[in-house]
Amino acid sequence: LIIKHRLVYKPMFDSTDNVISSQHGRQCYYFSISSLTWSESRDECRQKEGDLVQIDSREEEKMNSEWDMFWIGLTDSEKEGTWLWVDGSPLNESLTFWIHGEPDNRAWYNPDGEDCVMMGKRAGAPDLKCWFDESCKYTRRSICEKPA
Ligand SMILES: [Ca+2]
Ligand SMILES: [Ca+2]
Repeated sequence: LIIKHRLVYKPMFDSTDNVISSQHGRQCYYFSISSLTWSESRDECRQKEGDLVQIDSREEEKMNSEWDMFWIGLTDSEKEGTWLWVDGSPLNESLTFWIHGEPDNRAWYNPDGEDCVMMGKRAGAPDLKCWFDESCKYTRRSICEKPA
């Protein structure tokens, strides 16, 4: 299981369901442990009547950044460099958590560039900066949310 450290999480499914759920504020989060592309991850979230997580506060970032590495609901696939959340709202530039040097749209490595956002790897960093853009075709776990 990927749950550790935080008592606030209340698992509502066991590991056989591939999904772990927790509640924080009025949002309900599903930490999917299936490794999927960004679009597949989003489909999975929507099947559960939610969507990929949108980070609306430092608190939400802090909570979710303690996890390993996950897709979040942020993409610039429509227009390069214009970051939109899955509900169509623009990224608030005063509330971003990019790792230094990201996003870099590394086209030399991924011919299509990098248009989807993952968070993690630097879990626990005091500045919470753990976002990076990545090829949407990579397969990773994801975080879904829906109103509790
Ligand atoms: Ca991009
Ligand atoms: Ca990148």
